[in-house]
Formats: sequence, C-alpha cells, structure tokens
Amino acid sequence: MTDNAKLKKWVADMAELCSPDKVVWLDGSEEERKRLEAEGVAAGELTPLDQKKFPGCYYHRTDPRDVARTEHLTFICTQDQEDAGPTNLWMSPAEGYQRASDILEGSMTGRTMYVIPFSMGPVGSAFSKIGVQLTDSIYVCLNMRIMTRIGKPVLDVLRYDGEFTKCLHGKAELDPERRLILHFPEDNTIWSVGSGYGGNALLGKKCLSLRIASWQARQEGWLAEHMLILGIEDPKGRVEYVTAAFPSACGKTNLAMLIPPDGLKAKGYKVWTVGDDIAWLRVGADGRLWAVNPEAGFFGVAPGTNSKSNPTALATVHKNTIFTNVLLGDDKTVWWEDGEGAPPASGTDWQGKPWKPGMKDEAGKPVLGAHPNSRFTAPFHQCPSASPKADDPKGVPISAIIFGGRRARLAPLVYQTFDWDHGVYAGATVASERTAAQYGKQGEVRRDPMAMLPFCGYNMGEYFSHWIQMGKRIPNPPKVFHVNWFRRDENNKFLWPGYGENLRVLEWILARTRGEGKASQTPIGWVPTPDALDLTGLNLPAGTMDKLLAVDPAEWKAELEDHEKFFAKFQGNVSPSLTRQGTLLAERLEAVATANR
Ligand code: GTP
Ligand code: SPV
Ligand code: MN
Repeated sequence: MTDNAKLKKWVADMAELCSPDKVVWLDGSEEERKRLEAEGVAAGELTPLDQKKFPGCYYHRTDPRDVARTEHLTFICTQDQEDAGPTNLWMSPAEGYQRASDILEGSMTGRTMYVIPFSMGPVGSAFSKIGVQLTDSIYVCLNMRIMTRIGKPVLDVLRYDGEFTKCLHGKAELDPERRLILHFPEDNTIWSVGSGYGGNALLGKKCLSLRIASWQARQEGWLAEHMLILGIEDPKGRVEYVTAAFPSACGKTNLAMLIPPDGLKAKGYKVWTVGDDIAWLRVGADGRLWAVNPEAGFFGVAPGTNSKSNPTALATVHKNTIFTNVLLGDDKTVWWEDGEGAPPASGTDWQGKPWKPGMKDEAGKPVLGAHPNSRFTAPFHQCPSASPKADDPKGVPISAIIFGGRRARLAPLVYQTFDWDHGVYAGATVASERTAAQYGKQGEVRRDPMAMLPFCGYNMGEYFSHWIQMGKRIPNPPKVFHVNWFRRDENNKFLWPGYGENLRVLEWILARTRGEGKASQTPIGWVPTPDALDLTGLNLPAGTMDKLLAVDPAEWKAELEDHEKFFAKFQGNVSPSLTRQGTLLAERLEAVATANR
C-alpha cells in the first residue's frame, strides 16, 4: 500500500504493542465499504435499518458509559506543563505513553487492526493535513470514511517521505476507569484508548483538527477553530460568508443548514453550508481571512432535529447515514425526542433496554428513547444546501466572525464589537451552559473561550495572544459579533424563536459589515435598535425585542468581575491588549452608570 518507511515502521510498532490478529489497510473503495458493513453487522457492531426507508443506513449503540466526550480524561502531553496551560489537563509524554501502553498492550488480540490513511481538507491541497488512524473498531472505520477523505489517494499524496499525524485508537475494555485521550503535539501523535464515542474515537475530528491543528496553526500563522462556515446569498445573487463559534450542542449544525423563514422568503435569500463544526482560517493574498472546512461529513446532534427546526439535516440523513445512540424501532427505523413523526410502537432505547412511547421511570419522568447527545453521521455532499465551494482548497472569504453561547440572562440577542481586539475579548469571555455533549453538571455556566475550552491544544493564554497577533496580519479583517439565541423570560421560556428565524440576525450582521444597519452604542458594543431587524411575519409579543436587546450595566459589571477572575487563572499570561479591553469595558460601564446617576 505504501512505500513510506516511517509509516510502515510505526504501524508495525503499534501492531506489536496491541497484538491484533491481523492488520488491514483501508483503500477507501466502495467494495471495501460493503465488506466492512457486512463485517460490522456480523460482529454485532452495526444493525442495518429498513433498507427501503433508510437505504444504506445503519444503527450503532455505544456502551451506556461512553456516550459523550470525556474532558476529565483528555490530556495534553507536553515536555513542559506550561505549554498545556491552566485550562487543559496535563501529563508528561513519558507518563502518557506508559499509562496508555499498559492498557493497549495486547488489547487487540482476537481483533483486527485497521489502518486508515485520511486527509483533513481536500486531498493534495497545500492547506490539508494528513493523518493515519489505527483502530480496532469497524464503527470508527465507517465513520472516518464519512467524516474524512480516506484511502489510497491519501497515501499517494503522502508518498515515501510525507509527514502525518500518528493516531492510535483502541477500544480496549471501554471501561471509563481505563480510558485516556492523549495528545502529544510535540510528536504529532494522538493516542486514544477505552472509548468508542465520537470526538474521543474519530481522531480526525476534535483531536487532530482542533487540538493538534491549533498547536500547528500557532506555529504556522493560522487559526484552527470550533466554527461553522456558511454562505448567505442575497436577492442580488451576491454570496457572503460568515463563521460562527458556539460551544458543543449550541446550534452550529442548525445555523449552518438554516432555511429562510416564511416571513423572509419573499426576499429571496439562500443559505449555503460550507461546514458545521470546524474551520481552518488563513490570511489570503487579498488580505482577507479565508475559511476551509477540513471535514467531509456531519456528526450532528439528533434530538431536536425535525422538519421544522432543521429540514436540511433531515433531508441529509435519509440515506448512507450511521445513527448512534438514538432509539431503534423494532421495525428497524430510528427515532429521537423532538424528532419527526410518531415514535415506533416499540423499540430499544440508547441503553439497550426495551422501550415504548410514554414510558415513565420510578420518579415519573419520561424515559428517553434517544440519548440527548445521540448523533447522525452523514456525508457532506448529501446536504441539499451543500455549498459548491466546500471542496475548494482556497476556502471562502469571511465577512463576519460570530461568537455565542447559551446564556439564559445577560447577553443580548446580538451585538457588534468595536474592533478586532474587542472582538477577541468578546470571544475570549464567551460563557455557556453545559450541554449533554460533555460529561459534567448540565446547565452550569462555564467560560468557554471561542468555544475552544475543551479543544485548544496549548496554553489558552498564548492562544488569546495568537488571536490578537492574527489581527495584525489581516489587512482586511472580518467584523466580530456575539449572539445569544438562548435568552429566557421570567417563566424560563426562550424569548427568541431561533433556528430559521436566526437569518433575521444574520441579515443585520451582514448589513453592519457593509456599514449599514441601524444600531445604538452600548458599553458592550453596537446593539440593533428595536426596529433594525426585519421581523416580517414574526409575531413576537410586545416588549420581547426590548427584552432580547437589553444591556443591563449592573449585570455586566458583575460579569466583568467574573472575566477578571477567569483571566487571573492565566497568571499574567494574558495579552495586555486583552487586559486593556477589560479596562475599556469597565470605563464604558462606569460612564453609563455616572450618566444615569
Ligand atoms: P456540536 O456538534 O456538539 O458541536 O453541536 P452544534 O453546535 O452543531 O449544535 P446543534 O446545531 O446540533 O444544536 C444542538 C441543540 O441546540 C439542539 O438540541 C437544537 O435543537 C438546539 N438549537 C439549535 N439552534 C437553536 C436555536 O436557534 N434556538 C434554540 N432555542 N435551540 C437551538
Ligand atoms: C462536540 O462535542 O462539539 C461535537 C461532537 O461536535 S464530538 O465529535 O463528540 O466532539
Ligand atoms: Mn463540535
């Protein structure tokens, strides 16, 4: 398969460690896909769905103790602990290799080790990165096939001397006590053991394209970010692109696939999806920032996906899709909470237990059929709104960067920052309520800078400085905004309808990038005037817009104190430019307080 001596030696070494019965190199062919599917079904890893209703679709259930990323078992392994910074867990490389080896040793006996050469980004593009994943999971092989570009064409580009990220994945016993997700950025290496779930196991995704890539991006002068990329075509046929960074399960896939709401349909907007989770951003020859989606598929949250919230996603997953931890109907269909249509009469839930609609637990609470973090894996090109630019190695030019999180209070629906440094400050202070995409207390508000807290592969203080530096390298930088679709009223109901209606906010954002759009200046940035958004066809109760756009200086003062506490964690390793932004915000808040006295 390859004449790359380094690759051959590494595969041999890892096989010696893990002792698989055999080693199989994947070529990426259709024939191979069929073979893997058949093997997966025979091994009980996959269940074929009703092939009339769901052609080419399979179901997979992970261990019930293995249904989300495990941040408390995810480590950055660098020689110097400083390089991991205060927000990452750290382990020395020697300890990391040793502890993982102890678990991996002999763990593939009786199993096959698959070798998956893959490219993040179009195969052969100067901006793409090559990885090779070793895994004993057929499910992982089939997911990697969808999420990345795999096989022989990648080896052809790698040639005899090419560099690649060494990605070793072993299921071992799937025991949370014997699980480690380790990154060795100095060795361009990832070792993951004891998990078969998503971002823990599909190593091209968060491990390579964010943690390792962010490390490389800092050295090479670009940005690897947890961002969607979308194009908005206006009625004149002009397409402008934006990226948006929201924490896990906070609406990236939904926004990336947005369908214009009825009220705005007459205007003739169209949205083009370029990416829904990861963006690699570089400065182009024209002095603008350009974005590429390194992935080739969607690993999207299933619950809540229906023909009203996200018809595009629903259309994307009707064939060649792998469903993970949703409800499996006895009729070999799949279903999830807030999904489409009625649930099947009976089925098996995400824990592998018999399930019927309306079931309650001892406490009287509904028993969920699908885990809240259950997912679909679907090929990118099946998306009806897939942008024709998605495979362009140059990427797309970015007009606006949007940060956001889930905030029940405080943050207005949208605001525009005053300049790049202020935008970096808004990104660095993003906070959000925890979701089911990670283990931990649900709903708790935590700082999640740029939505990268779990994904930055180095010291986040340095990461902020890198963002500030990037601003100096982009002659014509995108404007930076902050949004919050999740503000709630006194009764804890969302104030904003969200989903497709978010286009109304994007319309204002794009107007602002052109120097248009009505706004009033507040201490935190430019906020739309109550009449600035086109609300045609949206019958919001009176006063809702005011509540959505309100900026309360007293609440923001408390927030600012929390920013300072957060930055203090970095022990002086926060760019003076950011500290200055905090001071400016304090002064603006003070000025308003004085004026109101
Ligand atoms: P990851 O794949 O984990 O990175 O998540 P994501 O950011 O792509 O999140 P996704 O689009 O899958 O949304 C996750 C959850 O947020 C789903 O339950 C959605 O129904 C909900 N959601 C998405 N957009 C909106 C919105 O505009 N308003 C409200 N209220 N909920 C939303
Ligand atoms: C996320 O949690 O942000 C995801 C899913 O996109 S995973 O691939 O599991 O990280
Ligand atoms: Mn994500």
